[in-house]
Amino acid sequence: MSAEEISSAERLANPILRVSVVGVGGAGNNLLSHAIGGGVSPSRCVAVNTDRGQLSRSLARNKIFLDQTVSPTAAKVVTRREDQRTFQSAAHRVTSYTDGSDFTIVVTGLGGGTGTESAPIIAQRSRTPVRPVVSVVAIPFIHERERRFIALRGLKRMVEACDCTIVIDNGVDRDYLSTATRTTDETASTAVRSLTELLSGAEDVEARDILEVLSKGDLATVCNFTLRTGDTLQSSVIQALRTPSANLPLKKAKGALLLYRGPATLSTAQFAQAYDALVSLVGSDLSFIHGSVYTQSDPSVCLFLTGYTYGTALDGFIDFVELYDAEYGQEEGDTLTTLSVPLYQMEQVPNQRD
Ligand SMILES: Nc1nc2c(ncn2[C@@H]2O[C@H](COP(=O)(O)OP(=O)(O)OP(=O)(O)O)[C@@H](O)[C@H]2O)c(=O)[nH]1
Ligand SMILES: [Mg+2]
Repeated sequence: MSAEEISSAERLANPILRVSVVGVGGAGNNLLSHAIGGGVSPSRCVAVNTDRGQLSRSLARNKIFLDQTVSPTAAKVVTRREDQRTFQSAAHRVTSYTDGSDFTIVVTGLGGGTGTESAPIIAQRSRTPVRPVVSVVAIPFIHERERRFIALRGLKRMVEACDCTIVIDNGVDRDYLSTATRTTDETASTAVRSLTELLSGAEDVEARDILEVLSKGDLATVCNFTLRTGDTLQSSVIQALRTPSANLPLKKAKGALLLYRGPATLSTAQFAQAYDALVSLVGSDLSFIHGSVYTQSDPSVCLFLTGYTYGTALDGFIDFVELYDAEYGQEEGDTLTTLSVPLYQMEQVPNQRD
């Protein structure tokens, strides 16, 4: 267990590592604004979109408009080549911002046009051996059935382009009927802020450790929990694990990144107890890094579970689609089979699944 105490406030004011955050498409712009509202500094943030209205509402300091002269939905096939050129040029414009950073976080929603097509290109162009890229991606709601399949393909490209992809599945939103709060927005925004805080406060060596834990596999999930009076760090970690951002099996996690935010100073022993709880629930040893950020706000924990392969996500997502059809009693059970099997096989690379 390697445990680095990363502290905190004055280092955040003068970050040792510079972190850029790029929000792509409608979801990406919204989630980025949410993260800025939650405390991420807007100065190293870049919003990218084909939608001028959404872009103008973004809180990011830097904005890149992608000009799609032909309606993207009306003539999709005809405009495809044109789109590709637009997205390539967007990626080029984004790197003029990310080139000055040590680390890039790309935030997007998969399943639509803009984010699914351009975010992987932006990630790939921003990533170099010394400049890692981690993405935070929202996967469509259960009722956006076809979009979930498109998202899966986008996810594959994202995984190839990034050092780690953190999956926020809108399908696990527990408050989806409430329009007032969207849990997944909160989760994604906390994930972006926590990563930014962990990395901005890290020394070069610690950043390498953080990256090593993140890149244990293709995918990661994130869990949050706000501590109540009497909660210990250990019990909070157990609570947080109940609401992961995507339906991936806990037992396949290989690494964990734990961030505590709040007014208390936690001891190494408390982090060690939290680690013990994690190991007993996961059932094997994990690579582990923890950090803490001093703030006057309510204490909370943010836990990233890493080390999942892309194949693990396929299982989780297909289950979800089938569950949806069973629940709503769709007549065309056969349609699902003919639709899902070829896609599934197409994405399934031998040995990649465990
Ligand atoms: N959590 C969350 N998910 C969102 C939000 N907006 C969109 N999504 C999800 O992200 C998916 C992609 O949607 P958009 O981001 O609007 O699509 P886009 O990338 O702008 O692509 P086009 O508009 O089709 O060019 C949707 O299917 C939604 O499930 C948001 O504000 N929060
Ligand atoms: Mg859009």
